[in-house]
Amino acid sequence: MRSGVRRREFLKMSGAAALAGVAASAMTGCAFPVSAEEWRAQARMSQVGFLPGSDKAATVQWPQGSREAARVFAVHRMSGGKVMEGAPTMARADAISGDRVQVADFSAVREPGKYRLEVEHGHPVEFAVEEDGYRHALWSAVRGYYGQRCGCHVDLGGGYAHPPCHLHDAFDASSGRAGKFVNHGGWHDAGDYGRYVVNSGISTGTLLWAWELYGGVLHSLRLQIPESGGAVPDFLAEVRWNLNWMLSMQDTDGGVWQKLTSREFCGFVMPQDDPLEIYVIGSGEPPYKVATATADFAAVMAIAARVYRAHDAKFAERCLQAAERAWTWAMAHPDALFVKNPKGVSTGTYGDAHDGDELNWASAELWRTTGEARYEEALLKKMPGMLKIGVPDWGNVASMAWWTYVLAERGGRPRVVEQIQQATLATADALVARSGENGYGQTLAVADYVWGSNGVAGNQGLLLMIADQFHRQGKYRDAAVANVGYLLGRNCFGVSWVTQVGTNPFQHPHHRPSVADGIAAPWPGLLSGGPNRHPGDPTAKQVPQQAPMRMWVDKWQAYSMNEIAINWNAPLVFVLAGALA
Ligand code: 9MR
Ligand code: 9MR
Ligand code: ZN
Repeated sequence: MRSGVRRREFLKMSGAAALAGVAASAMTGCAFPVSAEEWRAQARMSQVGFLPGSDKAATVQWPQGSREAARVFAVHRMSGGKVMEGAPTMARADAISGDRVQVADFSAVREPGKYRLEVEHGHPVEFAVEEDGYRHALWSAVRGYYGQRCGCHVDLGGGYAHPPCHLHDAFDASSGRAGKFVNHGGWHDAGDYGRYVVNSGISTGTLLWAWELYGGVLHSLRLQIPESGGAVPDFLAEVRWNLNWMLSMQDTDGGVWQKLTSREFCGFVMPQDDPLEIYVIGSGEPPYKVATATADFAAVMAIAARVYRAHDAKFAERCLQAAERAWTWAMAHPDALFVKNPKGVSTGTYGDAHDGDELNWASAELWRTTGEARYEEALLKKMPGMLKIGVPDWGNVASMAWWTYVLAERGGRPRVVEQIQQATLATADALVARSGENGYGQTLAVADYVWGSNGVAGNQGLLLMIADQFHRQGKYRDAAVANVGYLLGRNCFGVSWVTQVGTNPFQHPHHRPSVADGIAAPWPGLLSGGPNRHPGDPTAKQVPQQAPMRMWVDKWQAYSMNEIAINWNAPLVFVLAGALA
């Protein structure tokens, strides 16, 4: 068997490499003996395989201190037979990971099937090329939202279940109201049980955008949720669950409160065992509701009005009216900000001193839905002379406003459309260039390694997918898909950052149900926040200062590195759906 011979050759060579390694470490005075096994390279790649037509690459990662390099790699069919041989790129130091890396590109392998990559001096890795390759990951990531549902019985199967939770709610004084509040569910934000309108806004908006662009892929998802089999497609039924909660957060005057949480975070208990009272929390001073939350709400409800029209017309109409009232309120209260928590409250802030981007997003989505001139005027009045397009996140939705203006079926003003497209392509080109420079083929710069860096990788992927809408060139889509590959295994840890997805998924999210349920494996389909250098988290602080990609640890206590959140899953869903479309 030819491949068997190759394997033995590789092993012999890595034995020699190991000796060289011991010699090298003796010379540098750093006395760690390395076994032949440890001294071999790892090939890091997507653990959910590849689509036939997309780029395929692995990063050959050498152990710290190694001077080795592989001269050749080969791809074999699992059923036997070499399908290609190639030379990896020159070994070099990768600043983002601190690793000595090479890249093995096997994009030429296009035929669906099961394969094995063998890199000289490296551990062999198996992978698949499949038309439907990312479907399970997509299914899992969407179903992750069902697992986050609050206020109802949840059962994902496999023991991942809980009875209705958080049923006793009231108005906090900071909301300007008093008395009981009726809980309408929603999704738990993250590893905590809070529900925050700002973060719900970008998450739900991103999911609905995925539907508008890639509905063909999402329509057929069978999610095994309580609504399955009903009149509305599963994906839209899941999103409607959160929209209904968002609707409940709107006051009679049109304004929307910031959040629905306990006053402080509860312990690591199951949601039904959370002993704390839940409160509607506002800014603590008139008008109590918040412009960022209200404008995000308006944007999302305007999208919902478009999306649900064909499936649930009554609901769509309700969303549109809610959006219009929210827009009117937000435009009238641009100074109603939520920058820090009111006294006595210490749950997540999602504080934001700038609401111009949220107001623009609301205007743009309402214009796209209704075609009314007042919305377009409000938006274009705010258009800067030099438009820069950035990567969206919960605190900055400016790009969403501009993109929806271009994506609108009714057609915007040609000069404005052109300018937005050019600015988007400029940002996308810079990201593509970076993915070519980074050792693991992803688009993150040093400065992108913030709390939720995996969400940044996802949203950079989203930006690239939007660029692909504007200018269909393989490179934008390939770079977006490469970011998903980074999240699903092609990283310095060789870990899939989505629970229960891939061959080596991470195990210990900062996620209360995963810790409290007594089941070893975490709840499925959830994306870790990922590497960053947040100073405040005691567990994260124990990770020694290293290259940005290495600043992560799989410990549930490390909330700044390993929490999960609905706004990080959303761009993952978006890019996976886009990749499959
Ligand atoms: O669990 C909380 C998490 O969702 C938040 O992101 C984080 C920061 O706001 O705070 C929580 O984490 C706390 C943890 O549960 C217990 N130790 C203190 C942490 C910070 O307040
Ligand atoms: O995602 C948020 C991140 O951008 C902030 O830096 C961080 C600290 O304010 O908070 C993150 O959001 C958390 C929220 O406040 C509470 N629920 C968990 C969220 C994810 O960690
Ligand atoms: Zn709950």
